This record gives sequence, C-alpha cells and structure tokens, in this order.
Amino acid sequence: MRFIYFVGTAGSGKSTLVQAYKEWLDYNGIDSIIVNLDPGADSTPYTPDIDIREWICLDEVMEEYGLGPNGAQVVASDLMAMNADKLTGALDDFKTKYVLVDTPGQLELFAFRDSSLRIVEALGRDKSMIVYTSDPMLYRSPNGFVSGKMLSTLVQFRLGLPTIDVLTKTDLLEEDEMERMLGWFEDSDSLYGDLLDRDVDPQTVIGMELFKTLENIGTFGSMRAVSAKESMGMEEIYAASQLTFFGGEDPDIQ
Ligand SMILES: Nc1nc2c(ncn2[C@@H]2O[C@H](COP(=O)(O)OP(=O)(O)OP(=O)(O)O)[C@@H](O)[C@H]2O)c(=O)[nH]1
Ligand SMILES: [Mg+2]
Repeated sequence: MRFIYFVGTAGSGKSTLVQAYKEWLDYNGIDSIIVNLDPGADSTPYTPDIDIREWICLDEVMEEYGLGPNGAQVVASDLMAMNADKLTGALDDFKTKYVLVDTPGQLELFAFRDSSLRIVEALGRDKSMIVYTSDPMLYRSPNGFVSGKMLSTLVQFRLGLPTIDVLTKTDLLEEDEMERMLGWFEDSDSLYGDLLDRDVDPQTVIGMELFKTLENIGTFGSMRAVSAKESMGMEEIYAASQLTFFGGEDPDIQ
C-alpha cells in the first residue's frame, strides 16, 4: 500500500481532486481506496472506504468539550491520532495499491500539529507522499504567489514527506493567466522581475527575502496544472507518484 495525502488550504480542491483522481485510477484499472480524515466534512464528493467520521463526530466533540467549531477541530485532530490504531486496523481489511487520503480543510490542523505526524508514522512514512493543492485564486499576484509557495514549503518541511505541487481548478483560468503562474513556478527569474515591478515598499523587501529563501531551498521547479472538473492532469499526478514511490514505473502495473 502506498499513501497519497492530499493537503492544501481550505477550499483548494482537495476532496474534488481525490474523487477525480480515484475515477481516473479506476478507469485505468489501478486499484485504490479513499480515506477521509476530515471529521468536519459535511459531505464529500466521493464515498469514502474508510471515514474518520465513523469514530469522531465534530458535533459531539463540540458538545462534550464545550467548544466552538474551530476548537473542536483541534481536539478532533488529537483524537484522530489516538484512533490511529483503528485506522490501521480498518486498512488491514483492504488489499489495495494506493490509499488516497483526504485531509481537513484547515491546513494548519493537518500540517502543523503532532497528531498528523503520528498518523503518518502509523500508516508508514516510507510509503507516503503529499499532493499539495495550490489554489490559483491565492497565486494571482507575485506576493500571493510567494506567500503560497512559502506555505507549501513549510508543509513539506513540517511533514517531511516527498511532495508534488499541483495547481488546481485550472479550468477557471484564462490561458495567459495560467501560463504566467506556471512561469513563476518554473522560472524563478520571471517571478523575481515581477516582484520588483512595483513601487518599493516594506512588503517588497520582505517579498525579496522570502523569494531568496525559497530559491536557496530549491523549491522552484515543476508544477502540475490540473482540473478535477475536467479530469485534466491526472496522468501527471500518477507519473509523479510513480517517480516518488518507485523511481519510475510501478513494476507491478503493465
Ligand atoms: N471549476 C472547478 N472547481 C473546482 C475544481 N476543484 C474543486 N472545485 C470547486 O472548489 C470548491 C472547493 O472544492 P473542495 O474539493 O471541496 O475543496 P477542499 O480543499 O476539499 O475544501 P475543504 O475540505 O473545505 O478545505 C468546490 O465548490 C468545488 O466544486 C476544479 O477543478 N474546477
Ligand atoms: Mg475537503
């Protein structure tokens, strides 16, 4: 079993992508299951094979601990880690190639709390990777782009897993807008120029420093443009996952 965690900011398209990617895998005869790790999800666009909501109910957590929805999410994420053995037990019932793991809308809950590290360890760190969903609405300006890229780098740093970046909902973008964003991902010189192409103010200085940090870390590079709505870019996610897990093609799949 290989685990692919779909992580990204609220509303960035994680759940829709999980559903579209699962459909693409099914169509291509590649076996997979879906695990929903979002206890706060009202509904999901797929039917999960394993669902954390079976063990943790956000409304009950709110009532029991006297918390609002956000505080309850924090407690729920810790409860999730305490239920890691139930999760691994449920996984034992399945014999599958890929486990697509949908994570909570509040990125910081999954990315920055120790509880998610415990889940990653329980399921198997060496068999795991992240698909980071970048919402194009946050990447429209050079400053927004640098902020978003910084966040995905922090997630990668925090979880310590191989990560592929995908730009979601590209069917909503004009061609030239998409080219500009992909250009920023792939050619840091163009981003550098666009960051400087404004009146110099304190934000520009911070932007340049963040840019330099990202460049030194080496986080620029390939970005996959996807659209879950149009089932576009799914084969690129698959190819990237193959490279991450097997260093090339999955030896078991003809
Ligand atoms: N046009 C278009 N809309 C999309 C696409 N993917 C997701 N959406 C829409 O974006 C919104 C958020 O999508 P979700 O899949 O729920 O995003 P999420 O990251 O799971 O959201 P949370 O779990 O609440 O953080 C929904 O209205 C989706 O229909 C896409 O590829 N194209
Ligand atoms: Mg979701």
